[in-house]
Amino acid sequence: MKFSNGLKWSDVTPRADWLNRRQLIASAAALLATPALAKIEAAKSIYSTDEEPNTFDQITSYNNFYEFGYDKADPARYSSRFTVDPWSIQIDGLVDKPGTYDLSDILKGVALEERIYRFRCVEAWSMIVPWIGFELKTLLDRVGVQSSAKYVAFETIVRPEEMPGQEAGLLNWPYREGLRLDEAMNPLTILATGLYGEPMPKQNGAPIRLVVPWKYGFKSIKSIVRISLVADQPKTTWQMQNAREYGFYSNVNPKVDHPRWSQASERRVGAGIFAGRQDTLMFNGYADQVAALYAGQDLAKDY
Ligand SMILES: Nc1nc2c(c(=O)[nH]1)N[C@H]1C(S)=C(S)[C@@H](COP(=O)(O)O)O[C@H]1N2
Ligand SMILES: [Mo]
Repeated sequence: MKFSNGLKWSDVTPRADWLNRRQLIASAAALLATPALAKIEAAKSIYSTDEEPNTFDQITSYNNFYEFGYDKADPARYSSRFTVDPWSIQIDGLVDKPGTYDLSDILKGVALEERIYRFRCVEAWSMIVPWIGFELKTLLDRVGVQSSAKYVAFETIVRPEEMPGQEAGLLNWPYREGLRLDEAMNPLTILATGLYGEPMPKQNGAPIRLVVPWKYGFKSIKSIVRISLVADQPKTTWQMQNAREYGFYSNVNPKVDHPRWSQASERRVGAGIFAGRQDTLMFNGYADQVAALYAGQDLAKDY
C-alpha cells in the first residue's frame, strides 16, 4: 500500500480552512441556534487519500438521489421534508442475530473514522469526499454472518410522502444494492454517517449510507433501512433498470466503457474550466487493496 509519508492534507490544514466564508457564517449561525450540535470526533485513517477534498458546498449541491428527483440540484432542493430521526435498520437473512436495530444502538461501540475517499460516478464525474463512518465489517461481525451467506443486499427507505421522486415513480422502489460478502468485509467498505465532521446531510444519504470507493457511485446506496445476508446474488436497482449498462460488480474500470460513453477519463467536480479531464484509475485507484478480490474473474465480461 502507498501511504508514503503518513502526512495527510487534513493533518496540515486546520478545520476552519476547509470551510469557505459562507459556510463559516452558516455553521456559526447553526451553532448559536443549536448549541447541542457538536462536531463529530473521528480518528484519521491510513486509507485516506491526500488529494484535496471537494468543498462542502460542492459535495452537498451536486448529488444523485433519485428519491428526490433526477436533477443534480433536486436532492438539496427537495429533501427538507425528509425526517431521519429516529432511524432503525432491519438486519435479516442468514445472520445469528436478526432484528430491527435502532441506529443509536448500532453506533454505540463503533469507532468513527474519517475516510477521505475518491468517489467516481458512472456518469464520469468524480469528487474527493471526507466521509465519517465505520467499517461495514464491524456491524456484520456483530450480528454474526452465517457460513451459507455469500452476498449482502441493501435497501433504501420508502417514504413517498417525504420523497417527491418516489411519489413520481422515477425508479422501482425501494432503491436496492448489493455486494459479494468478501467485498462487504473489505476494510475500504464503510457505512458513512457524516462528512466534513458533520452529520450526513440529507442529500448525501442521511442518516447512514454505504460507501464503496472502488465501485461506481450508484453502488453506494443511501439512507439504508435494510441489510440482508443472502445466499444468491441479489438483484440491484440499476441492473433491473438496464442490465447491459449497469452490472452487479460495477468496479471502476477505465478499460470497460459504458455502452454510451467512455470510462477512460473523468471530470473532477469543481476543477477550473482549464483543468481538463483526468485519467480514470483501475478500481478508482484502490487496486492495491481490492484487485485480489477479483483474481481469475474476467472483469470485462463480468462487469
Ligand atoms: N437510494 C439511493 N442511493 C443512491 C442513489 C440514488 O438515487 N438513490 N444514487 C447513487 C449515485 S448514481 C451516486 S453517484 C451516489 C451519489 O452520492 P452523493 O450524492 O453523496 O455524491 O449515490 C448513489 N446512491
Ligand atoms: Mo452515480
